[in-house]
Amino acid sequence: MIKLYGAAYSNNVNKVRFAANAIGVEYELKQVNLFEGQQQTEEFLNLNPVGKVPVMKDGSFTLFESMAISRYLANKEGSNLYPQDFQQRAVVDQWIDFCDIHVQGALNRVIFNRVIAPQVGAEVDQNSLNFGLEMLNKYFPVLDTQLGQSEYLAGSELSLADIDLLAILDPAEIAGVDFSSHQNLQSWFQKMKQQDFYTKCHSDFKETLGQ
Ligand SMILES: N[C@@H](CCC(=O)N[C@@H](CS)C(=O)NCC(=O)O)C(=O)O
Repeated sequence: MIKLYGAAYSNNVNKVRFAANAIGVEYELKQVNLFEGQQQTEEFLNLNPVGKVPVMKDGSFTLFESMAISRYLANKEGSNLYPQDFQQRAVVDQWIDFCDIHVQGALNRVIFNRVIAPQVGAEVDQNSLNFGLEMLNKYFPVLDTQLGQSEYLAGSELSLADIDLLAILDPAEIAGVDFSSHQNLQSWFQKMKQQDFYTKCHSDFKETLGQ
C-alpha cells in the first residue's frame, strides 16, 4: 500500500486523498504535524527537501507535489481521470494549472491573512488580502462560465482538474469567501461534495478542522 505523508487539514494533501479515492488506490496516511514543525525534521526533508506535504512513497519510489502525485496514481492505474488522448489531457492540465497558480494563489492570500495570521500572531497584510479578493472576483466568473458550458471543468467527464479545484475551494468558507452567487460553480461544488471520494475523507472541510 502506498504511504501518504501529510495531514487532513491540508488541502494540498486532500487533492491526493480525493484523487486516490476516486481512482481506487488505497493509501496509509502518515501524519505529519505541521504545527509542531515535523515537516522540517531531517527525516522529512530527506523525503521532500522543500519541507512541505504531501509526499508519497510507493515502495522505494518517492514523490512530492500534490498534482504530480495525483497524475502518477492516475497513470499507474490507467484512470480516465487523466485522459490518454493528448488534447483532452492538455485541457485537464490547463485547468489544473489555472486553478493551482491563479485560483489557489489568490485564495491562499485570503486564507493566510484572515485565518492563519491571526492564529500565529503574524502581521496581516491588507494589500495582499485585497489583491487576493480582487483576483478571486476575476477568476470565479471564469470558472462559472466554464461550468455553465460543460458539466465538469475539462468537459463532460470528471477529471483530476475537478478534484484539484474541489480541494482548493474546500477551505473557502472558513476564510469568509463566498462564491454562491456564481450559480454554476456553486452547484458544481455542492455536487462534488456528495461524491464518495470526498465523503470518504470528510462531509465538510470544517469538520476536519474541528478534529
Ligand atoms: N505545491 C505544493 C504545495 C504544498 C504545500 O504548500 N503544503 C503545505 C500544506 S497545505 C505545507 O506543507 N506547509 C508547511 C510549510 O510550508 O511549512 C503541492 O501542491 O504539494
